[in-house]
Amino acid sequence: MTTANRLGAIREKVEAGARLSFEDGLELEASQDLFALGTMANLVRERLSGNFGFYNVNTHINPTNVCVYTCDFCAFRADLGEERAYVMDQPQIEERAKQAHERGATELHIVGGLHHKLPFQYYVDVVKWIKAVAPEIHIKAYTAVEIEWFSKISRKPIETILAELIEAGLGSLPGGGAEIFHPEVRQKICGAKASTERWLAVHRAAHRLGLRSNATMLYGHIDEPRHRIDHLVRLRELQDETGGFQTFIPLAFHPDHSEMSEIPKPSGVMDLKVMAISRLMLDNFEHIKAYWVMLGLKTAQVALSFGADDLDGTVVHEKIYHEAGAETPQEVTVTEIRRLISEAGRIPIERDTLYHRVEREAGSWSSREHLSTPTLAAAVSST
Ligand code: V47
Repeated sequence: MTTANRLGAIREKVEAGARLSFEDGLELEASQDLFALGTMANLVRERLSGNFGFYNVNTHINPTNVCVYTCDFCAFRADLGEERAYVMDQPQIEERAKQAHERGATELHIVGGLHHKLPFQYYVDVVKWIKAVAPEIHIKAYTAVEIEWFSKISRKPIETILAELIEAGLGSLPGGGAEIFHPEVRQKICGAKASTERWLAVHRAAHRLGLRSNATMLYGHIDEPRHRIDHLVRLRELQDETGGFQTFIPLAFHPDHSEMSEIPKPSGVMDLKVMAISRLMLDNFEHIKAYWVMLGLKTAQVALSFGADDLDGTVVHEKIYHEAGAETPQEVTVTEIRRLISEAGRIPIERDTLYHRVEREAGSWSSREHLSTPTLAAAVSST
């Protein structure tokens, strides 16, 4: 079969709603027909999210940058005792939560380093401190790598760690720490930290306890097409088992100030290709996020036509990518994010972390109906 015929066969599968194989994924990776990939991904996006483009209002807190691990891609981490090392204390965390509340944030996204000396109780307290001053804010906190670390330092099983955090007020898990699952790459870029099996085990345990979570993939460094497709297929398999993932976020590698600073940034074509292929392979994920902080606002907006249905948040105090050279602003206004979504031809909808529609009135907000595929389908047919 010629390349065009093979892509045609994949297109027929996509139109019929059939699952793409690992080999189909490689075929998509090999294709240089960006428009064909985008058209197929857009078809799937439209089927799942209709004419809507989502965003949320959130703030990031990175409680510490001190980390026992030295992942090659990370420009955020610091050693104990280094001048730029920090740990946020209770008043600082409370202040940040109050600010977020005053600005109308519905979510706090919390991730940080794996500090050599802080006990698990500190991380539980961070959640409690926030809940005490801003009880209605959803706490999306701690990557699977951090949960695994808490299990190690406290000698408690991951189920107990998660249960204690839920008791303190944890609402969901972010998708970080996944990087690239394939051992050939994982060994090289972050061999010391939680293995692929442990990352997946944490999300499986979280889903069993009723937590929803996200998943990511860090691309554009030493990864090859087969590594990326392997990554997506592993996520798809876990999602078949649990159904607990909400959103997939492809993360474009930012090389500056990292151990891999000689590697060029992923190109615009690669960003859009990975977005489209992610949408096509992850047929059981409802949402694909174009994380504007990493992609830049312009590429993120275009990605809304390449499979993404979500631009993430208005994001304040983001450190991980900005320390790795991201030139994006620290935050965008709601007006700007809505304009970007509208201009891309979608109806902007503010969502909360668990994809309920957010309604705002007289300075306060409330979560309304869940934006599931059936409610969206009904809304699409009435617009
Ligand atoms: O796991 C670290 C990545 C991740 C760099 O769940 C880098 O909604 C690029 O996962 N260049 C953490 N990437 C952030 C994350 C995330 C972001 C937005 C939304 C959600 C969500 C999750 O950031 C890390 C790692 O993969 N990362 N350093 C870098 N130099």
